[in-house]
Amino acid sequence: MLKLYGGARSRASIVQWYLEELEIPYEFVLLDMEAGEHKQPEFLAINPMAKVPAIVDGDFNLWESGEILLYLAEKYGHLSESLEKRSEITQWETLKRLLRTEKRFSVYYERAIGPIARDVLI
Ligand SMILES: N[C@@H](CCC(=O)N[C@@H](CS)C(=O)NCC(=O)O)C(=O)O
Repeated sequence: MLKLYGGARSRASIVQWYLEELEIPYEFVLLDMEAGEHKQPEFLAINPMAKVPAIVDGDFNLWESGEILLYLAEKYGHLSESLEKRSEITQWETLKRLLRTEKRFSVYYERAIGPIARDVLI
């Protein structure tokens, strides 16, 4: 069963939401981040960056919330066949990474990505 690693209040909730939407069985592994469980060797073997979310799907590990969403969308057949639509998603994901530190960007991102994500991801 797919394992999702997250903290009590972390970006893992984004991935958890999507797993629930897709009705994919998963196990949520709650790390005590205040105690530094995400910096222990067992988790560093999954994500050497010591960040959540991360997933373990069989013998495959993946981290970075955006990549995990795209992986799940593609694996479970919810990614558009259209190259143009998929490129729009990665365009916004790339821009989000570049501008993550700019708070004002999040408003534009939410407005823009919402409609696209509804069309392409579900
Ligand atoms: N770009 C990463 C960011 C991951 C991230 O910063 N996660 C935080 C929790 S929301 C974390 O693990 N922080 C632990 C730390 O920095 O020590 C993603 O979107 O997955």
